Amino acid sequence: HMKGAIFDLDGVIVDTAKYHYLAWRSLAGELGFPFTEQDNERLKGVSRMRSLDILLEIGGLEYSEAEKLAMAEKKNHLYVEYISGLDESELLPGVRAYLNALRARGVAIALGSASKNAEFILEKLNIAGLFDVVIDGNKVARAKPDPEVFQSACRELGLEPQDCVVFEDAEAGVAAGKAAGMQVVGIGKPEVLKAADLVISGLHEL
Ligand code: B16
Ligand code: MG
Repeated sequence: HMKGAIFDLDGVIVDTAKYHYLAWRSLAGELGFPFTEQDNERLKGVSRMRSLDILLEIGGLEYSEAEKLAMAEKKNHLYVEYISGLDESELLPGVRAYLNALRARGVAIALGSASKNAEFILEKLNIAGLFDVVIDGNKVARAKPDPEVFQSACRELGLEPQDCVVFEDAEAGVAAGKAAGMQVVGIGKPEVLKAADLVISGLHEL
């Protein structure tokens, strides 16, 4: 019996991956190497600094921590410029209807995202008011597959793990939800999200 629903952001609520891609590609271009959409798949659900490490590994480049912080800052600046244009029309199919249906059933709703821009994105999509709790990249120390983000969301909702269901599109996120002792609905392909309890293609299916 689900008392709380915890949603990942990118890939579940909105496709921000395409804007992350444009920003990372621009940084790679400045550094002098190509960065493909296939490469970008490796960054989904991964924290900003870990994403940069993967990008630099693809380019075969090494930099100091200070240089990397400056690069991450630059990428984020560009990314924020792209997502400043977000609006409700970019909500993935079925999102608003499902969130409203959960609220009508009395299910508490939380966000559990790695992004430090999560609050800004929820505002842009005009759905911030539908969330009882928001746990994002500013509030957790350990990235998925560590369960911290979902445990923290569950605790703030005042619920027990077994009462919460996680909605995730990334393998590491599904693993995090299972490690937290929660039921996990995978959004994507069953071949990839093997550890999920159920896999659907999007919230419009529910
Ligand atoms: P930011 P999620 C993740 O969002 C993205 O999937 C990932 O590509 C991104 O690097 C990460 O957020 C951090 O985002 O740079 O905005 O802090 O899927 O956990 O909602
Ligand atoms: Mg995601």
